[in-house]
Amino acid sequence: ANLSLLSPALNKDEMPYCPKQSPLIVGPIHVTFPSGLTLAEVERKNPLVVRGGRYRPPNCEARHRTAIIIPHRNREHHLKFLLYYLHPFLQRQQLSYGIYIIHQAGNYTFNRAKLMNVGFREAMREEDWDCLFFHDVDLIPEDDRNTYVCDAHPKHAAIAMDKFGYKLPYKMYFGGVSALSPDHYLKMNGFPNNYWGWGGEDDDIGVRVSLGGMVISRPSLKVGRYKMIKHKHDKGNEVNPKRFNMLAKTRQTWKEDGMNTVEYEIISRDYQPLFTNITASELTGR
Ligand code: UD2
Ligand code: MN
Repeated sequence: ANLSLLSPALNKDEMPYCPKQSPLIVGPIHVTFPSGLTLAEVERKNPLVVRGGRYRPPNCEARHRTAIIIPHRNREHHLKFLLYYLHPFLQRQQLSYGIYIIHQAGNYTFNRAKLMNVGFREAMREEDWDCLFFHDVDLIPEDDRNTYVCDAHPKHAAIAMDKFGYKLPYKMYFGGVSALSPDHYLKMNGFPNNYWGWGGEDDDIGVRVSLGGMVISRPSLKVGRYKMIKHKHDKGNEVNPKRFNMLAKTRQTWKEDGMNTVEYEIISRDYQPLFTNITASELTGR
């Protein structure tokens, strides 16, 4: 007898696709920062998340497979809140997903964009993701209609942030949270490796989108809303004084600096219950 006819949910391969619109979406989310929150509590609230921070919907086959790439150093208190909101958010969207923390070791100047290149390669090595979300650790999405799937063009998802009065600060802005398919990422040669410290790299990435022959796609202002957890400038991520000079040259440099030239060493790969932690060396290979 064909048991799968009697009980389709038992047969993984014959699970129906999830509906195009998830019935679990709630819309606006009231974001607060509960004191005393622990990772253990986040774990308890997300029983279906498995080792490495992976999830797939239990009763339907996801239509999308999204990796979240988070550059990180010394922001554990922000990470805790992000995981608290992001896991249920992605589950309500019925995605198959994985969360990657890309950690920069040591005390050398922080390099957000290069960490993204590391994250892209390391995540794609593990699984054939069809979309990657490059995500600041301190940005909490405030509406789950902001779906974490890729568009036909690179998507800037953090269009409306509280810190900019829920408006886009300028037309080419590409900071905070962006979503690219592997194809998009390679077309623009990934992100630059040479922006050390704070600033400029997000604009460089925005320019690369158009140099790669693409345009920026965005969700609506109503839906692409984020709250940034308030913070000071980090030690080790001082403002990059070279950023304007570098930005003026992106057109000349993008093909020689990016995914095709990224060099790094992985120190550890650690499968935590709520995320995969990949620690890269100080990144100063040059
Ligand atoms: C803005 C952009 C951000 C980036 C940055 C310039 C927003 C909301 N975001 O962020 O996308 O372009 O300017 O580089 O406008 N980080 C660590 N540890 C550190 C330093 C940075 O984990 O010591 C990570 C973390 O994920 C953080 C991100 O890098 O969210 C960006 O750094 P930031 O939050 O200090 O910079 P911010 O808020 O001005
Ligand atoms: Mn920030």
